[in-house]
Amino acid sequence: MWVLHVDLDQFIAAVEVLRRPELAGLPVVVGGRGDPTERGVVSTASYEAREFGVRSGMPLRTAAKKCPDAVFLPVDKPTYDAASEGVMDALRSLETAVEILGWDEAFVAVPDEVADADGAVAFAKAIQARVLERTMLHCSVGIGDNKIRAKNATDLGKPRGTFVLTRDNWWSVVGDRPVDGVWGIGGKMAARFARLGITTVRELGAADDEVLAKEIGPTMGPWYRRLARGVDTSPVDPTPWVPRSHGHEVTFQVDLTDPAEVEAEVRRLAEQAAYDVVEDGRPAVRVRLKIRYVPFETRTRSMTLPQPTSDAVTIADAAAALLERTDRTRAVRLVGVAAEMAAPE
Ligand code: TTP
Ligand code: MG
Repeated sequence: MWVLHVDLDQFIAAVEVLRRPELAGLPVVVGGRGDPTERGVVSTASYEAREFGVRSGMPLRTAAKKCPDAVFLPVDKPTYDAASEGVMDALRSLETAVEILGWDEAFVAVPDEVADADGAVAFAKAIQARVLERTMLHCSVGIGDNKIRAKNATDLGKPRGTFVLTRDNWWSVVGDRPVDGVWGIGGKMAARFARLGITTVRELGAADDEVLAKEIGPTMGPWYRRLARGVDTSPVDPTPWVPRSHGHEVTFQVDLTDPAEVEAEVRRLAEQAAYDVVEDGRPAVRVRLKIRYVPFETRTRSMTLPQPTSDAVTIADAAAALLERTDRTRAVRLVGVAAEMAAPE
């Protein structure tokens, strides 16, 4: 069984360069309103800008310090949504199962008649050609003997390439990486594993499931070990993707120091989220609050609603209650509120 993972190269920067061809080859940074003297974070940087150390999630001001000559552009989500649709349509045109993972990435099932790695590589190249022909965008393709290995392979093929990762080369390619060097394991988990004396992917793969179950959790412990071994039997699932939550956030150009003002913003965002929930037609079951203090310290709080609801006041009250569980004395630079909905049946 072969699975592909397709991921667009420098996705939104590439979309911007398409409509401004004169920017090709230049450091381009997309984020916020495109003004690096304002607050906001980098959504993505072109590879040329990444050479200077610019990364997604970094404040725009930091990006401007690292790469003063970069071209800064505002985020234009509708254009990227349309580009993403075009990419997914191109993938679906190959008439094989496509599981959308995000804006610019998807798993693609390889037809059964493809028996060996050479055949899978040929199919991957056909996908790259199809995406390029239909959208003028380049992508990289990870090729694996399951979804986890395909996903981990993609970055090794970047840019515009392919990489094959199977049980045969898994350990030699990823074994010596730190545990957060594989998909699905983040820095916080890595710190927890480090306390158990586990620092590399190979060590996690060889860890004792019972110890992991006890220290990390009966489900999550063994799950992380499977991620480290690259073991996965789940098929490419073409069921259309359904949003799990609706959220809004805002970065303030000037820090908010008045707690009443912070609460007013939280309520306003909660009402926007509630509006989206009503549009979606499924009630909210949980509310999440995100708050970022000055200089750049992020906290999250969440709660399950007493009963599922689409009522804006109830959702706003819940968000305000979550705010009560935060430090109200500190200056705030960002707040976000999201409403999570019940899973579709
Ligand atoms: P990625 O696929 O992580 O990044 P990329 O496509 O820009 O670059 P790469 O070639 O390494 O794949 O994310 C896809 C898009 O998602 C990215 O272009 C912009 C958006 N994004 C954000 O808006 N914020 C983020 O923090 C990240 C990581 C991505
Ligand atoms: Mg990408």
